[in-house]
Amino acid sequence: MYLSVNKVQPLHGEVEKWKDVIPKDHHRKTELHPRFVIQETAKRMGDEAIAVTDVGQHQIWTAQFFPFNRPRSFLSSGGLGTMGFGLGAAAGAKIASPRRPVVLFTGDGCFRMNCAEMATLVTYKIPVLIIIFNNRTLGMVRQWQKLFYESRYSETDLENRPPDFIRLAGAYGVSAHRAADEPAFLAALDQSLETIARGSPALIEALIDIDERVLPMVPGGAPIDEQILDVT
Ligand SMILES: Cc1ncc(C[n+]2csc(CCOP(=O)(O)OP(=O)(O)O)c2C)c(N)n1
Repeated sequence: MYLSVNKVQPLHGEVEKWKDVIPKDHHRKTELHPRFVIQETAKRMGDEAIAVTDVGQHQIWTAQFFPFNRPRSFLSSGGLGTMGFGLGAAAGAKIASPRRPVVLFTGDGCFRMNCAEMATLVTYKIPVLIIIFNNRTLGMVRQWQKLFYESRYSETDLENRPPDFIRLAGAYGVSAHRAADEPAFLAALDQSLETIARGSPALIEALIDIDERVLPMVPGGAPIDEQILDVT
């Protein structure tokens, strides 16, 4: 359905009202929040950056927090989203648009599915920045298990499971840093952007809280105006 022009302004007004309803601080205070990671990365990479994602919470955080000031800047596997899409897509974006900086935001689950493509980045000298949000879980599924299945976690826990992403990146010859708080992330970002400027890929593992959530969300089967805005 297309909105006629005279309906656009009222719709914008309605959206502004929704923003007042959503609690401004509904993201919990943690050592390193995905919003900080995404916004700082966007600031440093600039408006020309292309942001690529895999599938899961990190995908929605990117959609929410990356500013996207230019068209054709968001490359994501929506709809029937496929884990493992991201790294190959990021490499393709960089080859297609060599003058634009490319960042992949991925999850520790998705990255496990295509991490061997780091060999492609190194072999063909494709300078992509990879940021793994490591929450030690399949976060999107855990969030559903927590909210709708009384925290009965099944097959989503990746705690204490290999690989060590920093050592894995090192094995492929990709420069890698781990960050658990904001100063460490900013230092890792500086170093990684220098690496990329020299024409090589770089990776940052951002350690985030296992129970960080994506909000607002619409429960399965509910209409779009029945959104969960906050959970305690
Ligand atoms: C190939 C494939 N298997 C399963 C799914 C279902 N699925 C969607 S998101 C997700 C979890 C992703 O976990 P992670 O990569 O750690 O990202 P997070 O949600 O924690 O950001 C799963 C299992 C899928 N989309 N694709």
